[in-house]
Amino acid sequence: MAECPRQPSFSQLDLRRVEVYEVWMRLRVGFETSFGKTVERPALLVRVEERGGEEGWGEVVAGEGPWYSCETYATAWHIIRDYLVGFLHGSNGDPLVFVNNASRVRGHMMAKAGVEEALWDLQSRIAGVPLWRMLGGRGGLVESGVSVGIAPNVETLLRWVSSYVEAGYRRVKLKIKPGWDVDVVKRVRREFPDVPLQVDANAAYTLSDIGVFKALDELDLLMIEQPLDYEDLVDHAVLSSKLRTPICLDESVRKPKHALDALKLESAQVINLKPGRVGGLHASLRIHDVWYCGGGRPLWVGGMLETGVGRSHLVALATLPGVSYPNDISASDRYYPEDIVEPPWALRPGGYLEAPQRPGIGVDVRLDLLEKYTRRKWEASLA
Ligand code: OSB
Ligand code: MG
Repeated sequence: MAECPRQPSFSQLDLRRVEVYEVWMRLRVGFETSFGKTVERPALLVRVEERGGEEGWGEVVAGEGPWYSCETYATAWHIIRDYLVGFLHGSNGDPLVFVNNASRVRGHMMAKAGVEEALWDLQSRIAGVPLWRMLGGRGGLVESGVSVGIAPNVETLLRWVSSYVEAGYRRVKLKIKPGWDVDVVKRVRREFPDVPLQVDANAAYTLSDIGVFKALDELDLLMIEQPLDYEDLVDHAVLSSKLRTPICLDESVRKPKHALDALKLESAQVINLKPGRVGGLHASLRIHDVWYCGGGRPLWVGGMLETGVGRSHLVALATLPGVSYPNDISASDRYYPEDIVEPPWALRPGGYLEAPQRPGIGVDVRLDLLEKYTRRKWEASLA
């Protein structure tokens, strides 16, 4: 397909140093899914600097515990410090060289992604172009959706949904788990008959729950995200053949080969693309190309409750041609009372975020807030 991204050309850079900040940010409202509840979000912010003083920023999205994936913020700290920095050293600042060299480290995609994203940001700042352009995106407006956690009760959930719909978000995603599914989604559907609605199970069900999915199939949902186990592409294909509602994969797609397999097996109709889960922006582009350019299927960009730094990479990615559903990329104030970037991400009229025109990720890290939220910092010279 002609509109698929071209391979960008990178500069050879003399990297001078790398810094890793472990920040903890309290969410405005605790976020509960089928795998657990997050109240305070850890993130590793990665800063690389080249000899001329230009910088690049990336974010590691691993959680506090190994629930969404096997990684945690602490494993990522260890892997970056003890292994990835060595590969950064030999990369000349080229994200593809880094990815190739770091492939010797098995797994640890979130740790890799944080470092790789920083190199993409640095490269696009050096080239003087916005990150979205370097990725082959179109820039402009990105459709903003909101992911709503499991609530203490249905009344609270309805209040949350109502406030997000009023704020202008273009679709609502409800987290579900056994015992918090059909009845709850029915209530929301009844109160908001016209709101684009979808659900995300975070792998909490098996094929024996077919009754739940048959009932959800009647509720006019845009898609059902990751209903079954993350390793189970075959059962997703079976479920998919029994439902009208499209199946979307999240946890199951951790590398481009998984997207290819899901196409062959017809495990899903849609992918939630998260750069952190797949090892960074290069792998994200490859999955985009396999799924959309090769397979003709749509995708959208998911989030992991990122700070404004990680969110800026999501916004750039969401301007790719294959993105044709609203994304889990909400405004800063949906997550944090005080985001770490300037300007914070703001919701535009109609429910969009706008990809910046400035070079790189297009936002600045606020050093006062970085200092306020940092619990530990590690740095190394790369000279
Ligand atoms: O499954 O999409 C998910 C957050 C943390 C871990 C997993 C998921 C999520 C979300 C939040 O749904 C999306 C967002 O950042 O707005
Ligand atoms: Mg998900």
